[in-house]
Amino acid sequence: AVRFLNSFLKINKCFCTCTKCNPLPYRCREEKYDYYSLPKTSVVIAFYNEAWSTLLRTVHSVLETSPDILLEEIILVDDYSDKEHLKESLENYVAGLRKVRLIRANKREGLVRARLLGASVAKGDILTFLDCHCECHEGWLEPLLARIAEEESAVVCPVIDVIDWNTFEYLGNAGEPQIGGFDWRLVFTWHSTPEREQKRRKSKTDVIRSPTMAGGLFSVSKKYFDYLGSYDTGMEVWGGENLEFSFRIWQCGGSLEIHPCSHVGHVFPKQAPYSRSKALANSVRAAEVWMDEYKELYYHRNPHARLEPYGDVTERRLLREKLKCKDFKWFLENVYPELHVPEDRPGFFGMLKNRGMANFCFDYNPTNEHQVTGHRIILYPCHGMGQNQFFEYTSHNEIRYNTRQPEVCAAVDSGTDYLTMYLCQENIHNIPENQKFIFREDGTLFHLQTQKCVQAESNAYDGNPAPLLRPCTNSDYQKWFFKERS
Ligand code: LR7
Ligand code: MN
Repeated sequence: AVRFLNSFLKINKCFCTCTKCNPLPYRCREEKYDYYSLPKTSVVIAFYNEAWSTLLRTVHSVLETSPDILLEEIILVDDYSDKEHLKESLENYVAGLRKVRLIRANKREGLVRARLLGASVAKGDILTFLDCHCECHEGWLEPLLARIAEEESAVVCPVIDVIDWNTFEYLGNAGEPQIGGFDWRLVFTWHSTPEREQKRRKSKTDVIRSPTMAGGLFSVSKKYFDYLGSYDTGMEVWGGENLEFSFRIWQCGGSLEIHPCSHVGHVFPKQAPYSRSKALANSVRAAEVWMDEYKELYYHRNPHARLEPYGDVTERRLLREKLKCKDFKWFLENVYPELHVPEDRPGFFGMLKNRGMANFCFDYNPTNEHQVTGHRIILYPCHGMGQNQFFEYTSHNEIRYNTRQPEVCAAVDSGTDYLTMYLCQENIHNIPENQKFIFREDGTLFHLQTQKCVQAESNAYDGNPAPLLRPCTNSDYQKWFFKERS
């Protein structure tokens, strides 16, 4: 096993020559650090049923790439794994390593409480959290620590590089580092850095402010982490804690940043070794504590989230008061102005149902996550789950599909009768004529440019019913209404 491991670790030794896996901007390598003045870090790695090779690859890469003087210790937290190789064999292996400690939860805690267990015994001034299937790239640690030494309330993430899930090759990350966002389902998203942020930065090696973090890889001053209320210990297993922490950092006076000179690879597996069904309740906790009235936008797009038991959040709300944190509106306007805030006017969002074809709803299901535009809207039995059947009719006469990003709007290509989705226009003065529909009192959806009405037809294409443009009649198949829930 160790031999295997060493061959894994060699992979990124091509640091300076291999273009594919050399993610550092040239200037980062010129940067000099005064090691004696930097704070030390404890690296906390929580794991549950992780494979031997990936877990040890993480540990060894931290040991190999961190300047000894900056690394206080590595704390491995076993979150009550049941795999045999993580028992005695792991203990014996770790006993032979310097600076590495293994602690175990005595019941399954989930990643939040497992990380906190590690943090509670940490001796370093800085906490650095890593997932248990990472490889730190040469020079990853210094920029993180230097930034926190300069600004204690900065929470700093490395750029996350891709490690191939099949070959375990360190692939790197082509192009400029991306920053984190979210959509109104509270799903984490990646974005390119907006121009306003590029302008704010003076150099390519300056940190990039990011509205949110992916969650697993970051450094934070231990003191500041405690001040901010560490984590919401009511969150179970996986999910939601990354957005909760991101909102909290910004709203309570800190800043969340990505350091372009720090790179850490991460394996994105096809499937997790555990169920992630607690993510919904975790997201609801985040929404209930931090999002104020904007939580409604989330609930509209996930009607079942409203019914999810999420436990008690009284203490987290008190924390928010105690720290005098800013509201979510401030966060949206100042930290994430790129995010479109839906209007969700009463009666104009939810399932878009037809009167003639009972229980059929507008449905948009782009099969390819990366190509969300250019597909047609179909009609599908209404499921009441929001998501693909959530539409909003805006005061600018658009039919918007805005559960995910980028947001797309219904349009009619010239010479066709179908409704095809294209990117929505952010500037309301530039909305293309073929994206404008009048939702009239009588329930008709009138397409201005063609002067036709949207009609439900049962065999429109591929055997699917779909909404098509037809000359206006008084038929019930041309009457539509929105319904929030089933
Ligand atoms: O019950 C659990 N107990 C644990 O200790 C469940 C998980 N874990 C451990 C697990 O072994 C791993 O070390 O927690 C860590 C994160 O779990 P993953 O690797 O299964 O999560 P992920 O990489 O799919 O998910 C991302 O989002 C999560 C939301 O809860 C966490 O914040 C993860 O840390 C986060 N990972 C990253 O940010 C790496 C980059 C991924 C991206 C984008
Ligand atoms: Mn992970």
